[in-house]
Amino acid sequence: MLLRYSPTSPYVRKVTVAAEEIGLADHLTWQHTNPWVPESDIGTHNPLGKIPALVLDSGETLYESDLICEYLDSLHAGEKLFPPEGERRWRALKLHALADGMLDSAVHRIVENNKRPAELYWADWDAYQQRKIDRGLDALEADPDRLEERLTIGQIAVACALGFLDFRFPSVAWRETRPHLAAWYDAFAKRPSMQKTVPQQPS
Ligand SMILES: N[C@@H](CCC(=O)N[C@@H](CS)C(=O)NCC(=O)O)C(=O)O
Repeated sequence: MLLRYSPTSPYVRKVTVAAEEIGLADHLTWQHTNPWVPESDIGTHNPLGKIPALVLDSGETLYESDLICEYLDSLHAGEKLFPPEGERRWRALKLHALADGMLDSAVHRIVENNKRPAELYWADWDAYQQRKIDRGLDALEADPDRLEERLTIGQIAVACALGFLDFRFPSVAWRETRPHLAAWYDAFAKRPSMQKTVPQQPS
């Protein structure tokens, strides 16, 4: 299976951490892809023009990180990252949805701050996105028990979202008012899957 990836994408990191956790990372081959350049051919594998995209050995392509993670999870017989049924499933998917939404807002902020021409910067939109991130962080801080459950895709997604905030927005001091979340993340970030996938600034 070929993963079209970038080492700084938090959505790719989520897929990679999931693959590490379920023991499938060695089944992936990698193609570095910058989806933002007009000449990128990512559209041949994902009409939406985004990474991650997973090209299966059959030639079929899967895109959207949640779908890719669930597909990988279907390939192993161990404890599932996507609980198959019951309350645990909905809790995990809700956590995943919250973390992905926070990531989407963080990516909007990056577009606003780094990609849009400076004279078109829209401060209200930027602040609007940060408020979504802040509310997400507050929701996670208010419900630390959710994060203590057995490993699911929800926790992986939350950890990748927090890691992305640290990577791209170090001035957002989210730990200051969220000690439970900070303690949980600091412990989770020690997992080998997280250590192996720490994003690096491109040289
Ligand atoms: N919902 C998508 C988001 C993926 C995404 O936005 N990836 C970014 C890189 S971090 C991208 O490819 N952006 C290019 C674009 O939006 O055209 C997922 O979960 O896979």
